[in-house]
Amino acid sequence: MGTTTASLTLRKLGDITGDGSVGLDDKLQMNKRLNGLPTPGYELRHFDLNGSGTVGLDDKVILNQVLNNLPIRWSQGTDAVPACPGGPGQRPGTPTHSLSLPVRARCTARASRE
Ligand SMILES: [Ca+2]
Repeated sequence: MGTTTASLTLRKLGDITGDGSVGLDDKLQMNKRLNGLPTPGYELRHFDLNGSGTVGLDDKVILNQVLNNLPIRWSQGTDAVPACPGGPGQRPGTPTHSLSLPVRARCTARASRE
């Protein structure tokens, strides 16, 4: 019988940057990712905190829970992203001020591309 060794690096949940702690630098990277901005050096697995295979608001909620020392509440759903006002299933003219900043930014970015 032979033996082998393998090295394995584990990150704390929410430690996107891999510096060993969860802080505002991780939140900044998550916001950039959710807003479609470049996040060089980081891959999907760094942001996909719930292991759903995608990056969405569920992952940001988990990051916020970690940052606030709250118990992690795993979502039962997928990474549901709220629809943009005026988008499919939404009434035109729906106010955007009630949206979270990342969603508002995403909707604004989408509207400017259309
Ligand atoms: Ca996810």
